[in-house]
Amino acid sequence: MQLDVMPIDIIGIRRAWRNVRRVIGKADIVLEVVDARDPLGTRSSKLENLVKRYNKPLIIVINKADLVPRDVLEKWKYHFEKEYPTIYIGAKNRLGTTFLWKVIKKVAPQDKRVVRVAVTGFPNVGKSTIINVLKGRHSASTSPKAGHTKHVQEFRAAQWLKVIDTPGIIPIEEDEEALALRFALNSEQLSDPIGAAIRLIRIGLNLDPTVFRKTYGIEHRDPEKILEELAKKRGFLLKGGKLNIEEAARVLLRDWLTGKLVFYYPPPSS
Ligand SMILES: Nc1nc2c(ncn2[C@@H]2O[C@H](COP(=O)(O)OP(=O)(O)OP(=O)(O)O)[C@@H](O)[C@H]2O)c(=O)[nH]1
Ligand SMILES: [Mg+2]
Repeated sequence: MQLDVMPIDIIGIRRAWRNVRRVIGKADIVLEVVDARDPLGTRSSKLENLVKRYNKPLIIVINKADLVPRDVLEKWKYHFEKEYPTIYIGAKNRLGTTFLWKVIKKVAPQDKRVVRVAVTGFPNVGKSTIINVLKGRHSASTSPKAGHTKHVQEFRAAQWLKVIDTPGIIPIEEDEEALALRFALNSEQLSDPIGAAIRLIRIGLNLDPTVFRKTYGIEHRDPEKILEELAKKRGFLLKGGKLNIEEAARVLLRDWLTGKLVFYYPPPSS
């Protein structure tokens, strides 16, 4: 099974950071897109420090609002607004996207004829989808797989607005399990998908004890049993009839990445 593992591309990650740094340098506003299910986990302090160093205004965009209840989104907005202008949207279904225009207009420097907005953040948070919302049609390529956008691309969204799509940035120091849990790596990139899935199941059970019943009709509370049951239900078998637990782990991780398996982190209480 080790043969089809695609290791983390460190050179690609470094290149992405270089590109993002360059884009921030020439942007008038930076959007930091985070995932509503785990806003702190998909937030990047390195990115925010870079933006501060360049002295550019930053807007936090909490995306995938359709996956999280509204009161939770409001609390996250309140939390982030202590530091940055913040909005929550569901780019895929165009929920709340008029706020995006409003906040960009509000933050935009008044003396610029054309405003350049850099759309940055972790892989898979919906940067390219947001570009398409602003552009008004499908122009930037999007994908359910993390790490899809490889190059910087600039689009004109309005007479006065240019938007720049960027590759997702990954903190190099994080281990692959932590990155998979934060939607930044695909299950086929993991050397130990079962380990990652077990960690994910523990977090899921902790945040929503009913989530595996609701999603897969599985009643167990033991992570290994949950994987076994999923393999059984889907008929994932190895040669000789043994259950293919690794396949079940990959499916679970993929469902988490694509929002078929949904639970979310609660906002800080104050
Ligand atoms: N549920 C939900 N899914 C979304 C939303 N916005 C984007 N997605 C999905 O998330 C996946 C990733 O979206 P992209 O726009 O390609 O994400 P990205 O940030 O450009 O990703 P990279 O290019 O890999 O860094 C796609 O399958 C989108 O359809 C949203 O508001 N809600
Ligand atoms: Mg993209």
